[in-house]
Amino acid sequence: MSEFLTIGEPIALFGSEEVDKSLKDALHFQKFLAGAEVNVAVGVSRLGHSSEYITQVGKDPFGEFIIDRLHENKIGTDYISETADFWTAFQLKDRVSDGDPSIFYFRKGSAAAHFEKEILDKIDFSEVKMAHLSGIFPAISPAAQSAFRYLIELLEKNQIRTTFDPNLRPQLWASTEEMVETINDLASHAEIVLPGINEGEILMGSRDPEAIADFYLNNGSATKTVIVKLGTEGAFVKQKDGSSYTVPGFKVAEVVDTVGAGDGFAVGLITALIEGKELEEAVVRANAIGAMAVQSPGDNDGYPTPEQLAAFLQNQKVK
Ligand code: KDG
Repeated sequence: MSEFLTIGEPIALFGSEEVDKSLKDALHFQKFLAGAEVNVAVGVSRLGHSSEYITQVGKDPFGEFIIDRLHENKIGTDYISETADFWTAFQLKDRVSDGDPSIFYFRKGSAAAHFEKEILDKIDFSEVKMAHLSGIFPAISPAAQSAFRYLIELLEKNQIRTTFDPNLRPQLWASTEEMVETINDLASHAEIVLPGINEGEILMGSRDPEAIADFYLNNGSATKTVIVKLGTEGAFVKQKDGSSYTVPGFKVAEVVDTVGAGDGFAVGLITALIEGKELEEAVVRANAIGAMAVQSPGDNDGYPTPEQLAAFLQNQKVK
């Protein structure tokens, strides 16, 4: 069994190779494995930790592509079901010279949206040290949300440390009210909550990192730590005992694509905590992998091996 597990919807991503061309006009795309939670599994595995990914894919070329990429990345597939009744999701992403790219999903009614929670009863938690949850999977369908809540129960029962990234995707929810209420409820079950500063504004009406952290520390029975992601500025950390500090971010020479940076942040945090590092050092690694992620076109192809991470951190010290 693995040290790390996560649940999510994997997506075949077609990233445009043509800078500043609309999705309608772009003709050349490269295919990648994507999906916020699978990105985290890829990063955790690349840093040498065993990981397991829970989902359902369709019996179709995208499903096969995803399973192949998971095997290639040494990610466990024991809790992945396959269905012939629904398709695997895919998405298009444009390439922009500035800012965030636009994304178009083909995922409604996907195989993952029809996930059946019974498979969760098979999970062996004996060696699991951390689990990562995000607000995307519970948004894709009532079945996925019900499975997600059942997984939370199992994680609580097995006393597994859990990180939660709100990962707001308004287009997947019926209304903003439903999204905010559900995400804040789900966040209250996690030991570590990882909102982005822009998400704070939507979820609790403030861009003040301290106010965002206080909201989740007071809201959550299980929440002991809140880490507010500040983009290039780094991250603000606050803990239940009232201590707080900011960990500055790293400068990036060239931003190729911002998608995947938040998942990279989770990779750094989770792997460092699995390795028994102190929280502050874990957040430094989180910022580093977030910065490395934006320098390549796919969501997760910029995530480092242990050697690449060490070289990046060493290089930053020298500067
Ligand atoms: O965080 C990266 C994700 O946004 C991307 O991989 C696709 O899971 C995805 C989503 O729903 O946006």
